[in-house]
Amino acid sequence: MARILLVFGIIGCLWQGGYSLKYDNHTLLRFLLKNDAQVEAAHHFHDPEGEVEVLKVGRGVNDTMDFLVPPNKLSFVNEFASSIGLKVEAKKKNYGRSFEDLHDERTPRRRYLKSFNLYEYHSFGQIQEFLNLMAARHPHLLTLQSLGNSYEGRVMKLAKISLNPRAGNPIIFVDAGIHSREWVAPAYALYMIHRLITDPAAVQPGGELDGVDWYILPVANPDGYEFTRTARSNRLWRKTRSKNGHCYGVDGNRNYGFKWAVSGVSKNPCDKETFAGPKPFSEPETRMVRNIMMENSKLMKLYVSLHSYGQYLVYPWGYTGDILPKEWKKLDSMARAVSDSVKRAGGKPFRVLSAGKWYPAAGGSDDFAFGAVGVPYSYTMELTDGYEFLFPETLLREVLPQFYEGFRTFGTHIKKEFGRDRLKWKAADEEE
Ligand code: 0X9
Ligand code: ZN
Repeated sequence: MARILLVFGIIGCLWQGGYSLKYDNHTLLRFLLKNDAQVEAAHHFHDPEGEVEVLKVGRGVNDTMDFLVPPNKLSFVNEFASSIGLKVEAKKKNYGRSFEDLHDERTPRRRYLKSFNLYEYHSFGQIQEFLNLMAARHPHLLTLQSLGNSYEGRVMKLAKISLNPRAGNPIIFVDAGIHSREWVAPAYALYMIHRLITDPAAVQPGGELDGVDWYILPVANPDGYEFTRTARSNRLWRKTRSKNGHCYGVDGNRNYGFKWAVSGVSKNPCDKETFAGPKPFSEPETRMVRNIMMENSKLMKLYVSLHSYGQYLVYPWGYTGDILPKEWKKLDSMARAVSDSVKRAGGKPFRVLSAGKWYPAAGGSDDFAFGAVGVPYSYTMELTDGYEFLFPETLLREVLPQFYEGFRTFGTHIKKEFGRDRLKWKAADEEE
């Protein structure tokens, strides 16, 4: 019997084109939130079997909420929506197959690094090779610090970019890709590393590197990242790859030790999305990010965690929507300035608000940096709007330079408030 089932299984797979994908037959359903009551009610959506994945939580009126729904749950979700008078859009049917529309992004295109196209997605190995090459070519600007090994043994390296590491400049720390399926985040981090060290304007007086040091960790969850590239069925994997009982992975952005697990987490290791881990900092990957923050706590003035999607720029607190830090106006206004710069460069503006007012979720790196380490400016940046997690490579050329304009504004603000020349800036401001 088992043999017959196996044969039928193989035939089934071949019939579908050689393999089956995990999200085959899934539909991406989008709720269009029209009033506060719907926003509130939509937040309470719950699938008891845990088969429906919430891809994006709706922030408020006129925002959307995205669900990935298997065929057996379509009527359940539609009925829920109509019970609260919600309009539903079926964005993509057969979601699994849509991974292939964007050409085969998971397969490395070349064996050796002849040239590295910043507007393509790359394997972790290629990324490491690229970083090594850049460090060898630009040793006066870029140094790589090995941080340690990921759960599966991948060496994680921090890119430190500085004109003068001994000057005691304020540090901007950016990490990307703690959620492995959010590929656009590492892609932007690499673009930023490359641009900071090759754009002649960056080293000029008043440029991005004048008076500020940039620390960038482009792939904060390398095991998960490789899993989304190589396991055909798991392009949408979000967590790390540690083993917890018979299930895999912890949500790195629920694993930080500040107000750990007080809201928006799952305690179930088999939960595909938001398992907070068996204890705070159970993951080597989050411990490495924590160490970077702690070791540089005096000089670190800005932390940005890059994610996707939705074009949000959110600040603490993330663990609650009930209170804001007393400094929230400063956090808010820097974020709005960044968003304006991206908009001026032709990009979409960001929705700016506290993370907890969007939806409360504890154990995030942004809250830890702000609340435990004392980094005065801390954000989570959700890059891109449209295409959900499958942002096409063909659009990277357009959006990455737009995001960079936002980061130039971050740099200018940090320099003004914390740089050695801040008195000069202050005098100039007062003269205006
Ligand atoms: O839920 C998250 O971890 C982030 N969104 S994502 O869609 N990329 O998963 C938002 C995190 C915001 N910060 C906190 N809640 N602390
Ligand atoms: Zn994320």
